[in-house]
Amino acid sequence: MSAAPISDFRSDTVTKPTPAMRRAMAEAEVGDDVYGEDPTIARLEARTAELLGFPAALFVPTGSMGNQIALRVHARPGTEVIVEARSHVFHYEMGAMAALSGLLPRPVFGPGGRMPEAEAEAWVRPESVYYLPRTSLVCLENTHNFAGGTVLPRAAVEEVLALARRKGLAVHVDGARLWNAAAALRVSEASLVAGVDSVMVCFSKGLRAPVGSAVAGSEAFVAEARRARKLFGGGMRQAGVLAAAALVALEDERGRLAEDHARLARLARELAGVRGVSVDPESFPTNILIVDLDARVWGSANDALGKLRTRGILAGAAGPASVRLVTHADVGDADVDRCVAAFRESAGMS
Ligand code: TLP
Repeated sequence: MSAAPISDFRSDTVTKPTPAMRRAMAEAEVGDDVYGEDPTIARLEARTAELLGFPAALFVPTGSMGNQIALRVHARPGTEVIVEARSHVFHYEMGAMAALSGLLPRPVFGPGGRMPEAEAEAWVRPESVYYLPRTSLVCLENTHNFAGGTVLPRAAVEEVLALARRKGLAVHVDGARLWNAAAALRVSEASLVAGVDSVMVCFSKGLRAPVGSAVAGSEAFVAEARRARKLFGGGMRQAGVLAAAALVALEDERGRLAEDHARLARLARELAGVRGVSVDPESFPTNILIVDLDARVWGSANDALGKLRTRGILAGAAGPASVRLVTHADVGDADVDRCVAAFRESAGMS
């Protein structure tokens, strides 16, 4: 008996590497990257820097390490980092900025993951009072994961850059899914991050590589980032086998992201008609959907995930009464249909 099919909407990190990636991995030229001798990593770093419009980039094992390296390089211990209240760097990196670099997150809530410009002056600490902590950095997230894959358009980045220049702050972009933002807005990735001090991107989310992220910035930033990577235990050796997959990801997969976005838009529209589900289909422009659930129909988010799981749908919790669904290359139209049917059945509609 064959197992019941499973449609996995938990994250775009669950994809399997493509045959082209596996081939490139098998054939990759490698060397010891701690000695700077891995030619495939060097190619990936050069290509990433080029796509992002920066002088240099550094390959790192994970997005979390990339973010933490950037924060460490930009900010002195005891200073504050302004983050959006639902951001990954604040909620899902285990307090690493405090634990590893002595930094204090200053969370500010922004609609759709945007920084609230109107209150901007209030969240930067004044120099006039000597015993306040200093603000060192603003961290943006584009797309913003737990705001629902929302996109920060160039204007929103400009607002923060203007403030940062006025106040002498650095700006880091958590661009784990910058590729999705660029695809949704039909602009280049470089145009979204021009002028910021550093950006982290992931190859292992919508782009299907098995491992890997990068941080990009100036030559001086990347030289310091290389030191911080070693400090955090991220110096890798013949990791060209991983960089090879990431290079394929950059060339083959960015053009495909619009399909994930179109599937998610259909999922959002169809789920909007399900009992006890509250979702505004216009609010989810990329591949991440967050639906709020009426507890009277669904119970808790965990109850809802259990009901969906018994119908072959895997999703994740995004709060006590909301679930997150993510589209990616390994879910197709039939998975979307199955997901809608599972929601309807779970809500007692059919
Ligand atoms: N996000 C994962 C989980 O950690 C939540 C996911 O499934 O979405 N920045 C952003 C915006 C991210 O979404 C993630 C991963 C990271 C950083 C961290 O990347 P990794 O997992 O490579 O450390």
